[in-house]
Amino acid sequence: MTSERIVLPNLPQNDAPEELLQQYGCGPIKFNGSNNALYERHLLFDNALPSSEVGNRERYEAAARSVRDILSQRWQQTDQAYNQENPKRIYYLSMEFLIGRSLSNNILNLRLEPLVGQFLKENQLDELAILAEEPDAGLGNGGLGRLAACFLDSMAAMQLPGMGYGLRYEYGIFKQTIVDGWQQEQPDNWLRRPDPWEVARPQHAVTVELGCSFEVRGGNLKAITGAPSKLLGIPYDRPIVGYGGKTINTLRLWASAAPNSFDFQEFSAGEFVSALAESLTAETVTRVLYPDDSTSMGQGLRFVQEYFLVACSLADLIRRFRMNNSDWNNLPDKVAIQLNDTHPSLAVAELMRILLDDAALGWERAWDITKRSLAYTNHTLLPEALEKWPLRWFELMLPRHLQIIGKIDRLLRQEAMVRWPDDQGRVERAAVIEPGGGLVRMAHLAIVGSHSTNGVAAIHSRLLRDVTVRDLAELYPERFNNKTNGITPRRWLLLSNPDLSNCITNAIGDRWITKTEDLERLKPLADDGEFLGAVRMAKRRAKLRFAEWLKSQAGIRVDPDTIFDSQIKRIHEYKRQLLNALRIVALYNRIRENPHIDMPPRTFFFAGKAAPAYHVAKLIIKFLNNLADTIDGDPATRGRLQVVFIPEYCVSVAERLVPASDVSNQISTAGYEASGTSNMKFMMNGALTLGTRDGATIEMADAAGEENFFLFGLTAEQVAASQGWYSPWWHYENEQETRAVLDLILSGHFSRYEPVLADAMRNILLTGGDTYRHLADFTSYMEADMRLQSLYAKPQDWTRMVVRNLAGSGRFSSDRTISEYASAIWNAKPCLVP
Ligand code: 26W
Repeated sequence: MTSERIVLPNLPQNDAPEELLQQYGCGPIKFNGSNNALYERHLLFDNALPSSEVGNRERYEAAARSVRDILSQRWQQTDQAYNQENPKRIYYLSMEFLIGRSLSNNILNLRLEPLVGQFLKENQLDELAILAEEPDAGLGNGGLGRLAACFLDSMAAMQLPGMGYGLRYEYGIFKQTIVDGWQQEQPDNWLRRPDPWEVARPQHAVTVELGCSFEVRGGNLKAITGAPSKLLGIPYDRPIVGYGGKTINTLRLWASAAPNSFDFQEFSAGEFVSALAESLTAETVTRVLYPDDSTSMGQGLRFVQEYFLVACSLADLIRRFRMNNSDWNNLPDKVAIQLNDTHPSLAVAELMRILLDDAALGWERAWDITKRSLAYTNHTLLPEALEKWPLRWFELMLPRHLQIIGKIDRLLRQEAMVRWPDDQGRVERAAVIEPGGGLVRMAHLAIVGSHSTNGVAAIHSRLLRDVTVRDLAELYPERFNNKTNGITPRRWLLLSNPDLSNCITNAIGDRWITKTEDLERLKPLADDGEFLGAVRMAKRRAKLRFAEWLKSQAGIRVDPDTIFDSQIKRIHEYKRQLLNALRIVALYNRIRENPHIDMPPRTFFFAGKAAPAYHVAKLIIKFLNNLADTIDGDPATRGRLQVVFIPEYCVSVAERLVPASDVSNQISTAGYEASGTSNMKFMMNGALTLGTRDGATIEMADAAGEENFFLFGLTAEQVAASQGWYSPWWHYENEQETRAVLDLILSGHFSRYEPVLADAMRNILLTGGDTYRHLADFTSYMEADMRLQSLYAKPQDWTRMVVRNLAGSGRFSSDRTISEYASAIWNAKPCLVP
């Protein structure tokens, strides 16, 4: 594997607006200001509304459509360039793309802000109100889906011929409301209004064949055996604008539908209603995103969704390959398919089916081509998240794939037997089909059927190789590698934090936008008083802006003169929101016991969703809300401690809270968080990290210098080594503050009306054995917190540390990650669009 870096193009930074439009092939078209101008035409004609009835939603649609008009020429040129040059293409297959909003991001990446700014001013329009009309495209649960979206941004910015394939869910991640402290879920009907970014391409619809038919009963899919059926996949394309607008790639999302062919016979036979019912069943497949993060629920509909994504995407990319290439042997030289977790790992069997049955290749040839075309990324080690699908479902729906997987499993066992002739246990551990259980291990299928398996941070890749799939890693050591995650600095710094961005650009110029390694040049400025003042001012502005927004949105008042201390991510026991709660209770106790104690005032922010079926996670949300209420109502801590649970965490909320935060909590039990990516967002936005040695946080501390991080807690090795003997009771009995905190919680102080809550806390933290080691890490968390508090009392020193973090954060750009994937896994090069 080589590791040559791809160099991003230098972009002309200051084109005049008219020249920009020319560059996008728009000729004499204007954005506004004439009879023919884009915006005015859209506003006037698209909704056929009199101007008196035009509101911000219509203005948003007109603005988005205008921006799409501007980029559409360039979008087509990108496609043409790829067709002409026939470069190796990258296909990123993912069940999730957590995109968020697109209008402001596309304006930024097209560098249209001067033009749009001028337009807004001339027309006296409220920019924020218009932008707020765009719903978040919430087609993902959390880190894995957001990573996919950042990767698309980086591929386009780096002019790589990459494309995303996903599903066009009608309902994205549920909307969260908090009622009496409890999470309630509402459907996210984000397509209720037409989405201006998507373009339907019915001419490229794909037919998917299944071995059975389906009925929807009680919300679940019921298979009807012996009646093969077909589904239609209709592609909807979304533009992915690379920074500078040179390359505009495509995210292709598939919507399921019934093939119209079979309706007709039934219509004429008088079965009008049942024919339509059938099409409703077909449309069910892409109706809703599964809201489970880290647990495989093993639902039949999910299995069909996964196959549907794989079948549509492979058919589509093979069609494209065949347009320019006649020799199947060239597939791995022209196509790199990256599997985002095991969710699309049926691609191994599907590509084999295509090569064996459609291309009529022999097994050896087909197997070699398949392995060289596919690569797999693992995103979690949690056993409950590793997908295993029943053989029975393959028999029913995908009998041909079952044959193929059966043969893959037999050949793998033979190989393992040669390697470990005396160890049947190892052979069974390595196998694809689980012994006895009748289950297919999808991670094993992805590993044997591809040439690369990577984890998403150094520690995670190591644990994956040495522990989780050790046997396969010993069989195929050359396949295993690490690609530490990253985030796009365009959305997560330039767009979301204009004050800090300006401050950086004023100091070192704007090359950092595409070359984040430039941020290292900030390091000497850690001793420049003027620069420190500017950074402090930028943080203050972001906090004021956030406080303003929170007041207007949720009616919650927070004080920007307090430390903003945040933990925002999915609610999960291993992420340990409860450890954070223990810390807050300890601080609360300290103030109540000693009202004159010297402690900087703080605001603690939580945000995150719980999987609707994850009972404990929902109890944690309730507990956090009770904590907030109790502390709010206690005069002893008023003005000194405040806890806020922000409902409906999503990309847009993160874009606001991250820039405003002073402290980032990354406190998972070591060994459990594969990488984390919000940790990187906070670091790039000038927050200091309180964290465990887990995931990418380890590498972040390394990059900034450990002395600039507040690390605490057990290492992954210590957590594993204590498996046999760990007991939370020891901490309860021997640590005074630990006991005081638990006693207060268990007394019902925070759950007077819900005794079940105190019971649940006792069970999670004590009687249930404290699986995630909250109590083991509590004391060292408090120590780290004390160090942080005393640093905050010295603003100059605090900001100096912030700058050292910023200077070390460049490595965590997704441009760096993508350049590593491109050179070491994909062997793909940029393809310039003339
Ligand atoms: C099948 C149910 C299911 C759904 C999603 C199981 C597992 C998942 C994901 C793998 C969970 C996920 O988002 N993992 C996160 O991936 C991020 C991007 O690599 C990492 O930064 C996070 O640490 C990891 O938890």
